[in-house]
Amino acid sequence: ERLPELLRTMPKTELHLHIEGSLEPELIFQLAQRNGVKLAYPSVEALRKAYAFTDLQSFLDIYYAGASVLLKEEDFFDMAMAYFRRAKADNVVHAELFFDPQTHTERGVSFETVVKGLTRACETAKRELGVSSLLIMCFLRHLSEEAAFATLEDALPWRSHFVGVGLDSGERGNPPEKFARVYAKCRELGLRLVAHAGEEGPAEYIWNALDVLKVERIDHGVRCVEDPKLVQRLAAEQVPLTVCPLSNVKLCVFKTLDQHNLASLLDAGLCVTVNSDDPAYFGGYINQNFLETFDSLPALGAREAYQLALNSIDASFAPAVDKQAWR
Ligand code: ES4
Ligand code: ZN
Repeated sequence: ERLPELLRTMPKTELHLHIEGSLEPELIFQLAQRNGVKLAYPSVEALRKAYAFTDLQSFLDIYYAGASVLLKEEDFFDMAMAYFRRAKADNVVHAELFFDPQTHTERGVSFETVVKGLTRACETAKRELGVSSLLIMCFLRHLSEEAAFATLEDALPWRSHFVGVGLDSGERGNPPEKFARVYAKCRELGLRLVAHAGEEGPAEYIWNALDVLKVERIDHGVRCVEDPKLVQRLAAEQVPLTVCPLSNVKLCVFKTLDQHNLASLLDAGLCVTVNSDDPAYFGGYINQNFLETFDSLPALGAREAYQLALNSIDASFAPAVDKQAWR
């Protein structure tokens, strides 16, 4: 069978990856020990056993607990380097990493510590692995507009270290409009704009991410199919959707992978990409997402594999010269 080989070896970009979600249980325990942080779980195995989620919130509770071991610049560096080595093995040529500064500043870890550790990893990954990367700063949508503005203020001295902003955490009850003024300000600053929408939230949140926040890509977006007019628009404007199949199954957005709508989204002419979201928690890195999805959806073949890889390159925020080279 040649298809798995194609999926593994084709050059691809990863556009939806929460770096805190790449923290493997082994590294969580290692950092906890190094930093003298007490964990609520006695062992790696016990922690892994807790990775049985019923929805987005049940995951976020454990994800924020895992991030509590990150204290020093070196911790952020080690976490990101572990991800880059894994990405390299999956033939990722370029990765855009989400990071959640508020998860750390709320615990007394400075923005500077976070951004310095991640930036040094991005530079090292380019130099030692040939993997290019960009950082996207995310606002936690369950927190206030005021908190987002304070985070943006913290970030301003580090403006050149990240390419854009995103919006993540619990979607339901925290619609895009809540961050209209924050995004308007980010837009003035020349930042690229993305947002999670239509993962657990309704199609309306995708409309408002586009029309109110003016985002260039939608993270997830799988619930767009509930509104044919929206699907039409996403196709006409070729708005990229950063879809995360294994995440969607783990968080019960779809019951099983063979019920995932990725193939129908592609068939509707949408600019779909495949991504890993929080690979340490959801059962696999990007190639595992490709392999399992293609295994579960018979409509997907070599043509779709090429399309998804090309979409991921086109939809990235990398410089045009790099994109040319990867195609
Ligand atoms: C996330 Cl899967 C997902 N959805 C929303 N926010 C997140 N943060 C980390 N993973
Ligand atoms: Zn996500």
